Amino acid sequence: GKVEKKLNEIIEEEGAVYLTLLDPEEENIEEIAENVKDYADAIMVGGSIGIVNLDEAVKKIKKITKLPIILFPGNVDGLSKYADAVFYMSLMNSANTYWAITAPTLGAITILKYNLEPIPMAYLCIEPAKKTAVGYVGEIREIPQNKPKIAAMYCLSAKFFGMRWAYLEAGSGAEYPVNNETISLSKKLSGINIIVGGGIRKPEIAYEKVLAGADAIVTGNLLEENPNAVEMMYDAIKKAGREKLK
Ligand code: 1GP
Repeated sequence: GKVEKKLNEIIEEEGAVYLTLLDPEEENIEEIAENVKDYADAIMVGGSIGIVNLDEAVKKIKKITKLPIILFPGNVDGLSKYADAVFYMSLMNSANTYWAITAPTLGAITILKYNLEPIPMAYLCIEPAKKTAVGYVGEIREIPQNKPKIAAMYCLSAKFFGMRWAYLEAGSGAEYPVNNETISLSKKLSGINIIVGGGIRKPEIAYEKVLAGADAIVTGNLLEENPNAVEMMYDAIKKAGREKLK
């Protein structure tokens, strides 16, 4: 796949990628896309609740930037033929098999028809995700932060299943992000690409997550709450990436 290859090349050369998550329902999505286009390595589009304007949103972003658009579907309705790729994800620690395997299976034919590049990813909801939208919608069995081995074990399982990415998710707007120990153990044990997101609001936090082993950092809320921080976020991620490569 073209998009995954590109991301892997950047990870290899720069140590980490910065993914910005845009909410398709956001009214000023064009403004946000304009603001992130020089700093993000790719744009993720998706959310857990109420996807109505997905096609329109993706088309609007496409007009502004050539960055790859990767869908981040909250359910089977999170697919658009105008995007480039899709995180083909299993919410492995859901209590409901729907979110772990049925939803992605129901979406598979659509992905094929839309000619979207699937990027296989384990989606793992870590404390405090239960207090966020994904925790409620995804009926999660929350992975505690003081049990990094559990998250790492899921990442290893993901690798054995053939998934090349694992997303350690604290939930959008989370009070605090996934801790460094969980990230480093997950990376060490699995060796697959580790994405970290949820509650990352400060460049210095992104910096330490990359040094801990994150290959990708995701920010969502920040793009609306503090648009000026996007450039600093990018710089911090790349600085940590370079240090990690040394
Ligand atoms: C949500 O991890 C992402 O899936 C982003 O979270 O909105 O807290 O940056 P934030």
